[in-house]
Amino acid sequence: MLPEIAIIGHPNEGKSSVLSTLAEDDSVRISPYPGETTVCRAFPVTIDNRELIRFVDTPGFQNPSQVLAKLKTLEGSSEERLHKLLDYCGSKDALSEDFELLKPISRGAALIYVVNGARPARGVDRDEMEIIRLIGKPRMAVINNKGKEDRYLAQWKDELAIRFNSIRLFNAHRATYGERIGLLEALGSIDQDWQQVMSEVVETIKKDWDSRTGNTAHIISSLLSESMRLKISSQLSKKSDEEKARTELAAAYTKNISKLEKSAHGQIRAQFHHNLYDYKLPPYSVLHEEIFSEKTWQFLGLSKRQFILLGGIGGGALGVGVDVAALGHGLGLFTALGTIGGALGALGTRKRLDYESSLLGIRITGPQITIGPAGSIALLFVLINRALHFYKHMANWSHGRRDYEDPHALEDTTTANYTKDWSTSELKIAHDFFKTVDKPESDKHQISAGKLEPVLIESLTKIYSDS
Ligand SMILES: Nc1nc2c(ncn2[C@@H]2O[C@H](COP(=O)(O)OP(=O)(O)OP(=O)(O)O)[C@@H](O)[C@H]2O)c(=O)[nH]1
Ligand SMILES: [Mg+2]
Repeated sequence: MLPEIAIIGHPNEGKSSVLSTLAEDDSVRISPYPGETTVCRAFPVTIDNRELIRFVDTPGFQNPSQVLAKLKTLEGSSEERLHKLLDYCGSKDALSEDFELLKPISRGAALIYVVNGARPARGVDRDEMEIIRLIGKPRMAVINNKGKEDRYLAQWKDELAIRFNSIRLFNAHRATYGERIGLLEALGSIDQDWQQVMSEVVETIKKDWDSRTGNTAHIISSLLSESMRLKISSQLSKKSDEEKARTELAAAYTKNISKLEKSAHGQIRAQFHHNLYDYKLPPYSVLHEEIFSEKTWQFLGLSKRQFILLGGIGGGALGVGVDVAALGHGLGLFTALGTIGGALGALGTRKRLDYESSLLGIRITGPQITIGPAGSIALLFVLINRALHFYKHMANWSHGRRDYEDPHALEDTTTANYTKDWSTSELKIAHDFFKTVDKPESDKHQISAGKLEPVLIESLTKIYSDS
């Protein structure tokens, strides 16, 4: 039988938000107005076309004191009393929502009772908790910590501890993958019958998460392959047009790389079932920066240590010679591809052309001007770091969250460079990948791509297990 879990509680406390996050389903209706959910709706979690578990969204209790008063008068086994109560609520218009929320319980669903930890418990909450206790089904309480308020947590915990098998703090708008798994694991402890069921559910979700991580690594590796070997050219009609042609070509190159990146990020997003809502990046995310901006390269490009290590592995051919390092960091070389003439202009034409060709692969042969394949391995690291930032955002953006009403709530001010601690052997793998990228079908490239993916998986795993 498919395990079913009903999410119940007082109106407007975050039931639908909790469900949305647990089921990874952003089609759940969430609203600031109480009474948004008026009938039960089931949200199955399906993995590989198999329904694993079903969460049921319910309306809030409508008239708990009347329901409790009735329940106390009923006699018989707990099953019999529940059915009598259901009949009673079904016969009264004023109890239509209480009737709705009792339905899944009468089918054998386990219960998650959601309370809002930002306010104190009141009499009406005690009535609700008492109804649930008397019904006697496996149950867990979730304190949905809507705000930063923690004054009432201890009181809530005391009130809940005497009536529930398990209590969890859970923020429906911030919960990470780890917290979601933690809650599902705890659900297994509410009842012996649920233990086996929930451990299977959790195992399947973990495996599914691993396959998302593997797929993400593959998406990133394909992005790197395509971007690094991207090559575009234009014809130079007159020597005097060179500056203009360079700038235009640089702009077209940037656009192409951005397009490849956007498509890869879209594929990463699709892994995480963020379907309906237009996600917003946190206001301070480094991803708001252009790929070829100074800030991006400063934070996400190669670190000094990497420059030195890579210099040792591959030397000047990688575009990471030591004076390039000094230039890259010191002069804001990448303010924009189009400003190559700016920062580099100061160097004099000869030197400037050297840098352009070694870093970006810009060259002029006869009447033809060409950019790409990328001249510097630094672009590879920029793209990896940006993809990892995007992944972090997608993997941790809970489905119950619908906007950034509080701009500081999910600050992603970090300009973390996730590759900065890669070991020399990991850098060597990136180096081999870069050196063979213009021959994507070659054995050498396939082998290095095969080695790069596990390195990426390790970085991805670190990101979600750290958060
Ligand atoms: N900041 C924040 N807001 C939350 C959280 N959970 C719920 N909310 C907000 O609280 C309001 C009610 O959330 P819902 O999830 O619709 O609550 P509900 O209990 O399903 O409400 P009804 O269906 O009307 O009974 C919405 O405006 C949510 O955005 C949370 O964890 N953090
Ligand atoms: Mg609701």
